[in-house]
Amino acid sequence: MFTQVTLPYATDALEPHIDTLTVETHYGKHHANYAAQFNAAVSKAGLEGKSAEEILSSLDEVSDPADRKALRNNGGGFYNHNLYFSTLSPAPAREPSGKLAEAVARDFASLDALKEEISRLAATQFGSGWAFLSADKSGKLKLSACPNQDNPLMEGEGFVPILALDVWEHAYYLKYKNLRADYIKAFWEVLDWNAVSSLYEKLL
Ligand code: MN3
Repeated sequence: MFTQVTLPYATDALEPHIDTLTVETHYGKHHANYAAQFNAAVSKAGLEGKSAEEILSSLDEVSDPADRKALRNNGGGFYNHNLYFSTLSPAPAREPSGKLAEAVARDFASLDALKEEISRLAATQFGSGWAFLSADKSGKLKLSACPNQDNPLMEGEGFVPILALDVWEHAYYLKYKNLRADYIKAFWEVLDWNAVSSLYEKLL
């Protein structure tokens, strides 16, 4: 049985960057629905006992196309939102620490350059989707964008997302309307690099 992460802050805690009604609706309705539908799909496909990571990185092994689609969309939605909500904070660390700080310095001109590239990927994702920072067991970093509820686990290259920027309209439309770029700027104000850094270290 997969359960949503417990929201580690009050629904109004991310104001003014992410508004209360958006958090209530996004976490309480959208994310909750993905979790419920994922559990139903896991049960139907007989995959109880596997982790979400195992399921999402081996969708090719699900023979029934309807089951595979339900697992991809709802499993992705469940997993991506767990990552999103658990890496936001009303009192975020503003920069990576430890091994992630070293990796960012190794691979990017600066933290701002990394943020600008993720922002660009998020802003230019056509329609609904996500931008991700991912890493593999060797510590290699990767930036990418995915449509719908897809994520890098599904690409089968060993990359696990550690930062997820939701650019579905439900993530920002109540406050920012059509101004996705303003929401992306606000996201960085509540993104907790401590949470992202510890996910990176756990992978290694
Ligand atoms: Mn969402």
